Amino acid sequence: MEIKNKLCLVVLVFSVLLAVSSGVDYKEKDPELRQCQHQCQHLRGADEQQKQICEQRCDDYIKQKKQEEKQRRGEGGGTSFYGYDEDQEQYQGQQRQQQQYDQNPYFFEDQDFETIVETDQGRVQILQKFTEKSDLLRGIQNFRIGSLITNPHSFVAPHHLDADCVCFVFQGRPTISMVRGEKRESHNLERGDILRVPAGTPVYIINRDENEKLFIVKLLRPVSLPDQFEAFFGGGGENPESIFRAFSPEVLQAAFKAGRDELQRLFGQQRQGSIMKASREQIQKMSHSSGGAEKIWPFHGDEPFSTSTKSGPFNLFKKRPSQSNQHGHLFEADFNDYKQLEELDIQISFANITRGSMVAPHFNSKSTKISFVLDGEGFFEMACPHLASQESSQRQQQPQRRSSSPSYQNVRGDLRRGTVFIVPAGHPVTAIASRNSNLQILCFEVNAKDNVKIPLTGKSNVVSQFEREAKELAFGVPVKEVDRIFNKQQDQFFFEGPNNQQQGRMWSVV
Ligand SMILES: [Cu+2]
Repeated sequence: MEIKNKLCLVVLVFSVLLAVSSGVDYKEKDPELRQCQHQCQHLRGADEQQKQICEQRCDDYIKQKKQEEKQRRGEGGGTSFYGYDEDQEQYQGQQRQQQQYDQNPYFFEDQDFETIVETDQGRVQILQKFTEKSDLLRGIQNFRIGSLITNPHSFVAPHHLDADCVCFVFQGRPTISMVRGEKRESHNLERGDILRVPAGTPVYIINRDENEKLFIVKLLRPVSLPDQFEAFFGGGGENPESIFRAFSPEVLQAAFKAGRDELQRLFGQQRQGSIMKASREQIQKMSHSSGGAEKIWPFHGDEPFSTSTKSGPFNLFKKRPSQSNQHGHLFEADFNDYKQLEELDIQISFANITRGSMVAPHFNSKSTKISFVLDGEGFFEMACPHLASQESSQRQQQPQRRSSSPSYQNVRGDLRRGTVFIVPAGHPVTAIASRNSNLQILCFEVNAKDNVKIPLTGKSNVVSQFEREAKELAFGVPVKEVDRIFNKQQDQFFFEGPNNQQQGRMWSVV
């Protein structure tokens, strides 16, 4: 009975793993299948037969999953957009997904995040160092990206980081309190707010929302070590460990002018971790509070009272979108909107791509984009000369060896909540939303000063600025033909996506 339960548990665990992972490959080499069967082999107390049953269940599950996927697509055979039959196409899709992860240095998924804090009230996750993934990302090696997710009515213990931090609030209603000099500044934030927390600033956070989780995306720039930062907790006892505990008792007694026992009582206690539950009364008292002794009574409600202060937040959604039509909206904030971004030389943008729509293929003249998918599904495609041949790394170090003209590899990644992709400066890129949901992407654009977004198709595309002779020479066809094609797409920046059939098939592999 116990063994049977264990068998069920193994299958269940892997069902969940498979349900959350994309790119199910039912072929022999499938890593999940291998892992599932490996677990079967190590079931304690199971005999050979039971292990075999367990392995068979793993196998059956993956086959069934494949069958369900086929049914969900609800179609028979036929030739796809790519000219393959369906099974071939699915196989290609699976191959592509595997490659996506193995060979795509610009794309990050769940497993690339490290959970650095986790309590029953929330967690902090940080993406691995960019240069750990690939040398091609060393242009952004001084940045890290991560997220904070906490429960309703929770409290993140006071701490400071040896990193500059820019927070973007996607969900929940945090109040972020910072101690600056002899004053405290508390900012009631809402969805769309951007707030910089300078390095070394003592800070604590509540989620004052009673029902909604808090979801903040953070861009960090460490100030001590180039790609590494640490949190220092000023409160707490043993968990989180207080910074005071590192000092010797004699030093603490002198520093506090207090007795050993009372210090032991304060710093010796076991706490519930750095993200904890707060009571309704505590949340109410900590909401709407302001710096120092200044009272904001009698204000009520949720208005962020401090948006006008120099160090207060900036709401990205309160600005007019810089691009907008029925296929999507682009909101952008640079240091003219929020002065605090100037020192970090970053711009923040938020693209909401309507379901079934796409972003114009475009490139950034100077910025490298660190993109965090906040919601929805879709994919991105990018042209990368660095990956185009196996010699790319050599070529990169010795550009003089590049004799012929470069070629470009299609770099692709399937996007869903929590995935991250990097678009280096100059690299043409597009993102496409699935037919099921809008795709919402937050971008931190590093090296932002004087950056220009250059659209390759649609209204105001770059070719439309060329002289007619340049167009003819560049494309080798009469200028009429160049113009005819480049003028067809009249929308600007956001377009209708690839046609339904084509997209449906593309989606079949997700
Ligand atoms: Cu590249």
